[in-house]
Amino acid sequence: MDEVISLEECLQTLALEARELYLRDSVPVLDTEPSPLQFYKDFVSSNAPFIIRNCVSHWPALSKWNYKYLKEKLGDQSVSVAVTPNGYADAIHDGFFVMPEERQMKMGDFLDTLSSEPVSKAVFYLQKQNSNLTTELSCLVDDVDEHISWATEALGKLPDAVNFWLGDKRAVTSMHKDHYENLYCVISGEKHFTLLPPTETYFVPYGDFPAAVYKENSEGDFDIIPQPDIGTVPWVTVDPLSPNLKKNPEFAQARPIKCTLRAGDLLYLPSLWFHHVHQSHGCIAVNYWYDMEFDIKYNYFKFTESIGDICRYHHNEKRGRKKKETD
Ligand SMILES: O=C(O)CCC(=O)C(=O)O
Repeated sequence: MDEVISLEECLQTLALEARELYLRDSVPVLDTEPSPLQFYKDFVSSNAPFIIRNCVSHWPALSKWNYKYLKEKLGDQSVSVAVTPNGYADAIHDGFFVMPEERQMKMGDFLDTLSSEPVSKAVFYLQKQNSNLTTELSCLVDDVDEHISWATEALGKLPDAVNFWLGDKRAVTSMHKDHYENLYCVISGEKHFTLLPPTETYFVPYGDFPAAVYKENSEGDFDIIPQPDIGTVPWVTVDPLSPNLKKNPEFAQARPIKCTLRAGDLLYLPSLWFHHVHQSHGCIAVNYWYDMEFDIKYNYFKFTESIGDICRYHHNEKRGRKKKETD
């Protein structure tokens, strides 16, 4: 058991030293766009986020993208919308990892749904992360930059995906991490991010859950349909906005960093950072996902993750034994 305690201490030191060496209590705000070299050297290499206020305020999208314009341009276009009973697409519910019902809707109908009083429990979020801006919504691409030039030059590649996000204020993206360097831009409304660096991975509880999808039934309720072909999905089990510390005591050591983006703002969200996101009603955003380098940073992260798994396994065993003794 002593070895396990010292492994745990190593993980605590990792988080502490990262905070002392290069992380801050809030996301730094840059006055101007970084040069490609500065972006790479000061932020990508050290895996540290930043915000630039009004970075993309000059994009035509900022003045053009209202419901009327989107309806005129795209009213009849079929789009894939995530529909859930609670706003949580890709989240844990009733012991399952539940994905949203993916509904094909006309963009016009989706916009009408968002702008009227809800008639059902359903929460709608246009959030398909398959580069939907350049595919389903390609007639909007001229209103934004095709890519973020300094990021493209620094990373030596174009983004893998450019995603369009528009949804209900009840829609929440539960905490997760991605293997992308993420340049996230808000066009209208507000996005609220809760962030945690990968150096705090041990404090973020995970579980393995059988996959399922929501399906709205004829009464307007949602059934959870298991998807045995997908198997189990590892997912974060804590809600950073109201963590259950009894169930997840390690999370008490995490130091989440919060930030809000408004129209025109850009956030650099480094690869492997955990993020939880919610928004104002009808918030529109566009983000650029550049595949991360699977280099030593990724290597070390996986190593840290494995050590954390070992500690968690031993803790769970210990808790199980204690429970048996008291039962
Ligand atoms: O905007 C959101 O709801 C989620 C964004 C996100 O998870 C991402 O960009 O990776």
